[in-house]
Amino acid sequence: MHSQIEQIYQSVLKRDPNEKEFQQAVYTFLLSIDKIIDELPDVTYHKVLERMVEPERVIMFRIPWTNDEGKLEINRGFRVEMSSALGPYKGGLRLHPSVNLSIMKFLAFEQTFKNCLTGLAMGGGKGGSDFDPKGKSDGEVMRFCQSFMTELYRHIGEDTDVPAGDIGVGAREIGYLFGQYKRIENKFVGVLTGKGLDWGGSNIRPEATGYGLVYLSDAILSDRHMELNGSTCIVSGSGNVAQYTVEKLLDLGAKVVTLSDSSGMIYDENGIDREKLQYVKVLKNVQRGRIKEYAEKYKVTYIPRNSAEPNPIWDVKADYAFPCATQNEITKADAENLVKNKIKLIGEGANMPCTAEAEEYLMANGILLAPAKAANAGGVAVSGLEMAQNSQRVQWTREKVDQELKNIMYGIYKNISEAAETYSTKDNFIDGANIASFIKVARAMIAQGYV
Ligand code: NDP
Ligand code: 2IT
Repeated sequence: MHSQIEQIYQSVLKRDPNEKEFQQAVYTFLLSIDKIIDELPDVTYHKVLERMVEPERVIMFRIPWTNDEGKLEINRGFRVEMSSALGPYKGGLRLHPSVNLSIMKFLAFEQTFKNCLTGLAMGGGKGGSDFDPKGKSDGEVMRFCQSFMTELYRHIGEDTDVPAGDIGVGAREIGYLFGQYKRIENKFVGVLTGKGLDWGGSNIRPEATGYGLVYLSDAILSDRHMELNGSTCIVSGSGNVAQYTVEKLLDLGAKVVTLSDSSGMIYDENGIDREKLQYVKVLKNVQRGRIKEYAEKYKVTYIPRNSAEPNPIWDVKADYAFPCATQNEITKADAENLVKNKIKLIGEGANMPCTAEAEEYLMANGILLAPAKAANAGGVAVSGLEMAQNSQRVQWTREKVDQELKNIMYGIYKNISEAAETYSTKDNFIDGANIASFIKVARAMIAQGYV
């Protein structure tokens, strides 16, 4: 590492000593930027990197709400407004007990560069709460969302900051949040994306992250004379991203043999067909059940998760792997299993699913890695298209949005592979994604002066 880059990293370690996830996201990003920093003296002069690792604004607040027994509960809420260099802050809201400032900052940091890759005018942000939606009634979730928005509304707006879904935030939560925003502001505007189709949502937004992940992975494979058709795939998670990844993999003729949640995984040797996938959608999105119930219904293998051991899902024989659950779900030991099993491509549906050591090991062993910033950008891309439709007060057809999504994902592939070839090595899409997005955000920051 150049001493200047090393210094920036050391200053992050010193200022944010407890923010492990944020440190990790910055570290892997800086490794890429290190390769081009000599060619960009203005970046050094204008302290662009130093500014990038400090959010423009962080909002932290109390969320009081009453549970079904009438008792008061208090959670912590966050919104990290990381960068408005390219447009209004944009990024999802996560509801999960693990949520803390480090996780919010890592996600907002990644989001800034991901949003840049879509080519749409969006800055980067992320928010959420340590509220745990598991086991809560609809009424509890609604009261929580209303309290959350009662503080958040003053910080967001259709041209300021536009939140959306992430882990634990889907159609139900976006509905409650939107309703409360509208009630307080007396305005029906596109302040959130992922809205219902009847009230300002976009076609293909629920599908977009999973579909986009498969479009980008398919582009990488086709360029190398490989294909999804006839292949065997492993997918982790069983939420929004996992479900629509499986759907598009089926469309393209692949067989998917796994799904998981934080309690365990299922292995279905015969493949998850469309009927079984429909069962998963209802199980997870309506009944809010566990993936174990799939194993009971279809009489397939269920392996409970023991977090002290490597995750058995990454030791299933397959051609391609799609982590779609959460950060750091692939450790070095998991990466060794993936390499041992000759997995040829990893498409990152989740944000930062590989630890830094896992990523290094996978790259050193020649696995094609489609990094999250590029690979899961389809979700926020269609959020950007939802904003565009809201501004014009129109709703595009499924076909049109799907075609736009494909164009954006193929555009991302072209952009990151060209940057990889120019500044790094041909198949290093991590460097390609980091460098291509960094240059554009940096140029915008320099042009806009010291803000
Ligand atoms: P969902 O809440 O719909 O699903 C999350 C899935 O991941 C569930 O199966 C959940 O299991 C599992 N999971 C969550 N936390 C953990 C954990 N700590 N350990 C193991 N499994 C876990 O979320 P999404 O599908 O929307 O998000 C999945 C990933 O994709 C996240 O990394 C998110 O940031 C990323 N992403 C999402 C986008 C979107 O548009 N929704 C866009 C781009 C990226 P359980 O039910 O047991 O918690
Ligand atoms: O990580 C992500 O890109 C998302 N959760 C989607 C963000 C969005 O604004 O649609």
